[in-house]
Amino acid sequence: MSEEKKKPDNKRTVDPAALQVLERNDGKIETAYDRYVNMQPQCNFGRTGICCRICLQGPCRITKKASKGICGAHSYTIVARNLVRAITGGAGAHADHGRHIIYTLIEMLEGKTLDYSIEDPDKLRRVAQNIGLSVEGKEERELLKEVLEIAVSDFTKLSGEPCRWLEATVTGGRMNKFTDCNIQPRSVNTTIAESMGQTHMGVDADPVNLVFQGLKTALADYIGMHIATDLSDVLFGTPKPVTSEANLGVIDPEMVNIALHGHNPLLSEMVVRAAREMEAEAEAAGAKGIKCMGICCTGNEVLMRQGVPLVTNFLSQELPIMTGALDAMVVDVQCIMPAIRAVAECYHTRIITTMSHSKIPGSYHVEFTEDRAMEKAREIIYLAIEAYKERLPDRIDIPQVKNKVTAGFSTEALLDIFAAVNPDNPIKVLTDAIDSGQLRGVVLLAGCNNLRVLHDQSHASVIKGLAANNVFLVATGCVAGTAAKLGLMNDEAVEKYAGEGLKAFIHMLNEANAGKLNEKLPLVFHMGSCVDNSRAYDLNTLMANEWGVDTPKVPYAASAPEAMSEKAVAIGTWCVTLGMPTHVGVTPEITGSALVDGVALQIAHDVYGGYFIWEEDPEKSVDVILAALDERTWKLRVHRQAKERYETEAISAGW
Ligand code: NFS
Ligand code: SF4
Repeated sequence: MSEEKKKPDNKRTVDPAALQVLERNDGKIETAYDRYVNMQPQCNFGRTGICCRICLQGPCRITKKASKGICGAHSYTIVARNLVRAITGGAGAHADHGRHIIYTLIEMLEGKTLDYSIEDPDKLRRVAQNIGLSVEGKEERELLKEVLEIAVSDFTKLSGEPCRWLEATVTGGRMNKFTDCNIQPRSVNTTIAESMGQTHMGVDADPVNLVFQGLKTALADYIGMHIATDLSDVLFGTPKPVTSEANLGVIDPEMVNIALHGHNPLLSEMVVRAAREMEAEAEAAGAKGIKCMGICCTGNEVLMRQGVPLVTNFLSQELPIMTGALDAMVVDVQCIMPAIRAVAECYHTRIITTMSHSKIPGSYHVEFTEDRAMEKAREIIYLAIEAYKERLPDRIDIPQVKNKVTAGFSTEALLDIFAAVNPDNPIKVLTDAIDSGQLRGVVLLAGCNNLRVLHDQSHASVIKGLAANNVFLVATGCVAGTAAKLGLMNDEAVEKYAGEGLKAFIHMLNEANAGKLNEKLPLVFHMGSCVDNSRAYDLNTLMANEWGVDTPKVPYAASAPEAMSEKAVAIGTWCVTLGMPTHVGVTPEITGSALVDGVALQIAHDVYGGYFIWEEDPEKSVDVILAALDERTWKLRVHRQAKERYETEAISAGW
């Protein structure tokens, strides 16, 4: 166990900007870093998943004396049920996000909101084609209507045919597997509801059956996320490379500073637009202008599409307020610590909640509705300008730490970059580099921050370790935030941290794209928010199809070194179900049942080809991820040689 883990102190971060704020504060204003210390020791029953609170006879905790719950539920039932409920919580949150975007598009079509429009008609056509619609001769609105009908059906249908968004985005091999194992979701909403019913007291006691329902729910999560990403692109544009800055140093003492925090681009895009229109009002209040900046996945969304700087990531979300120069923090849904309100009480900062189902007592609430989106966005900016006038100049202290970040790598953007090398078959640029041994594989870095590990340290070490070993890195969510803040998401990082193969690969892409890109390519390619893990998975499907294999053969792993939320559990689970080795740096709450743990680590591999890896030590994590990639590259080579030499598929059938 590392020193940091043995002695939790209240400055558990490697982000130099966060550290400056925490050191100056020294526990005076309570933050998550202090609460983590106060929370020790944490309960080991909950930690290992063997606490059941599903009925009012509980909590039942499995001990030597009480080896079953009062109803007789075994540890494996309790652990499996808790796991399925966590996946369901995550899927519920993502579905919420996707559904909201669907509503908005429907209202737009019905003429009920005039503030939104189809920003990216090409994406609309691509999505329509992908899900099997004919696009010939159809005008945009007609096509959008048809796309939305399928989206609504994938969210709600009760019949058993496959969801179109799943069928359209995974390999044929995966679809067969899901049918064989009976884990095809009927629809997003139905599956979430099923899981809540199946995990009610006294329903399913079979851990394997429960875990399979968990996998089904994770696929429902994937469908909801993919719809959210695709439709967000239609509404706001598909991200293209863009350069900006990240970390607390982006706060500008002379501007009205507004942090956008949460997840849904529906609100944040509008606030960014309104801010651009309202510079004069800010100037009238004595500021030089308005500066928007992002936190968490909203931050990723507006960074990807608008180049809005990222101020910080999940764990340090209270700290921008403590610079004394943040005028408003506007939040929508998910990963928002209620604590921001208490911190804001010590400053002039206004916390503005915006969603009817996501409020914090004592905050300003500007209820965001699609039909009055811009009006609400302007109202929010006015509140921020008012707050600016109440600043206390002697409390302002902004750490001068920020780094250049190049982001905006949607799958389309990546393929464009590869196309400069191979216009006929862009994805082959990546698969060839792996075939030749120049790259060792691809890793998707995903997920959150978690105080169980040192803030941002696991992320940074896994990134550096994999880059040095020539792994092509894509990132989403708060790990992308770490990379951006710590200067790992720009061209300088390539020179500093990439191994020779990765460096040569990125240089080759830079040369081929000379004159086309404004900035040189980064070490880690930012693919967006957590729902945009769907983009990262599309890359996996493209690689599998190029090699003519199913995804369990592709040297492409996922890693969530600092996973925290139920959403992360859901994403990790679909990564496994969709065939990826999936490293998690914070062991989830399932080790209380050797059986369920074994399913995640071993049985999943046998059945689905993907599997979990629990490893908390960042250095060892790099080694196990590399081993997982190497195993696949080696097998891929053997399988392909056998196929060519003996003209047989036989050896290629297993994982
Ligand atoms: Ni993902 Fe994004 Fe961050 Fe984790 Fe939360 S913001 S949706 S859940 S903490 S990466
Ligand atoms: Fe206890 Fe069973 Fe009720 Fe869970 S469902 S709290 S194990 S009695």
